[in-house]
Amino acid sequence: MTQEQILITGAGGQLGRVLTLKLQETYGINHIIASDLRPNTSFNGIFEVLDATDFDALQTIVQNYKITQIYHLAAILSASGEKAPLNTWDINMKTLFNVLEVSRIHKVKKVFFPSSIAVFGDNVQRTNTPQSTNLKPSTVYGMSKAAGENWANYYFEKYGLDVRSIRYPGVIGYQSLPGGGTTDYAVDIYHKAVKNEPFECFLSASTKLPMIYMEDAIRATIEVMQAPSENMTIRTSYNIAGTNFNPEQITTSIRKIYPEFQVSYNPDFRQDIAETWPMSIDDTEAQKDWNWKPQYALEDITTDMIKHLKRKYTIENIDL
Ligand code: AKB
Repeated sequence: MTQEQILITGAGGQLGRVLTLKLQETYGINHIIASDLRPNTSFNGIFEVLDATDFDALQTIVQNYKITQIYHLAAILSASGEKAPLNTWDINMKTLFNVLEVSRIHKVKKVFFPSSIAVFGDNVQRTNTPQSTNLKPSTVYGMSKAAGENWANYYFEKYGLDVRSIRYPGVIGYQSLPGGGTTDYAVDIYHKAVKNEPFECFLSASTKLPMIYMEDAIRATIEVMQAPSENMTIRTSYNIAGTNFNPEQITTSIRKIYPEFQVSYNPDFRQDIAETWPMSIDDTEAQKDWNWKPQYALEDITTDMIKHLKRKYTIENIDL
């Protein structure tokens, strides 16, 4: 077996930070090249400053490190994206094209492209949203992910580039903070609870969305990348389910530990986005093709989040 050399773009993001550590653990610290727009002086391992819109800079890294796999996580998310639609489209698409083209030219063996539940719009069945349905995204972020899925499939069909992808629900984790998403409230709420501060929610109490715990999200990413090629029947992107809940349900769950926790509701433009997204996901294909099964339900997430955040804030005295 050849030794993998893995490049991660967007390694400083919510998912990137945790995935980088997991890949270092799996493949060895000297075989993981983390990259992001901004330098990271405290990073333990190999780090490159990379603007993935710069084809030459990306190509140089791929050549210098003889990269065999790329996890392309850099992207602008749904809520931030709506503030600058054209710029979001340019960045999300340009970085993907660069990754696909550099991978094709330099024969990178596998590419991971994260898609999202944002590819769906309000035209589809919102409960147990099926894998194959008409995609009519409501945000530029969702449009870039829907287009990206088709480009992933195109590079596979036309050039044999082994691109793998999953449609992430909102990701919840204690290790890192999300930035610019519609599902971010479900992370922020735990931080407020542990700090004994009131929380103002930008979604209404009954807005149910698909969510996934970081541990499950990372495991899904590794599992889809390691699945035998012949098992992969979906070359756009796999639906994956974790759990699903609304702000009222997460509040109830947190109040079992912090009974005095105060939550108020002040829905903003993110409410309109959330109302076009699925409430739950049918992931039958991921179950069949690579045995996908989530392990964390809402109560497990609450227990684990609070345990770790308490340690961070009170014992380690770390502000994320
Ligand atoms: C967002 O809210 O934009 C992301 C996503 C669901 O893709 N967390």
